[in-house]
Amino acid sequence: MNMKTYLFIFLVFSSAAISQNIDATYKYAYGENAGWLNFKPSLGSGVTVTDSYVTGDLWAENIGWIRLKPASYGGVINNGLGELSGYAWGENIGWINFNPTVPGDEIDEYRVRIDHNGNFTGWAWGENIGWIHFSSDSPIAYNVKTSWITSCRVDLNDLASFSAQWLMPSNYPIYLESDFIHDRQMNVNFCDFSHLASLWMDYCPYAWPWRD
Ligand SMILES: [Ca+2]
Ligand SMILES: [Ca+2]
Repeated sequence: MNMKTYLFIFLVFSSAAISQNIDATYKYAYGENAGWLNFKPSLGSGVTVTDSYVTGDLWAENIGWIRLKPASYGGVINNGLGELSGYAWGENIGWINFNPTVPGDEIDEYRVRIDHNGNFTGWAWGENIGWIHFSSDSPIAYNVKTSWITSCRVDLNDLASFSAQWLMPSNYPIYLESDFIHDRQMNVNFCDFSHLASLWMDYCPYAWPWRD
């Protein structure tokens, strides 16, 4: 095999590896009126989760292809923390909302999310097909899993940001990201350090100010 052929094969296979990141086993969501939705179909481009969106096409046995990032409008957005929103487009069934508004759901419980192990959770809503569930334990266990993992973590970058604000007062109108615990002096001190330390190496704690 000459070098050119070898390089060609390498590029083809490496681009294929990059282009999809859904697990070969855990690839199904389920729609109450749509049946199984396959996020890693044997045909087509497959599905890829990136830091900013979900792209590609999934296949549903009863409703056909669903495009996650249509060219002209819509698209499923990832905020970088695995919290999804936006709309996919089904050729036969219209829009599917990945962060549906449900009365009384103040914490976006239904929203489709990717947890810190790459597992999808939550519900999407199709205007013409109703609910789609991304994981269940029974009567049949299924879920969708990706190898994409959020890069947001409480780590040395955060400690550096914190140190830069050490003992600085954050009295109004000055706002400091490191003033986690508003104690009497409203400054950045050991109380705040203790909070930082308690979350060390955690993934994206709620309202964490540093997203990298
Ligand atoms: Ca960080
Ligand atoms: Ca404080």
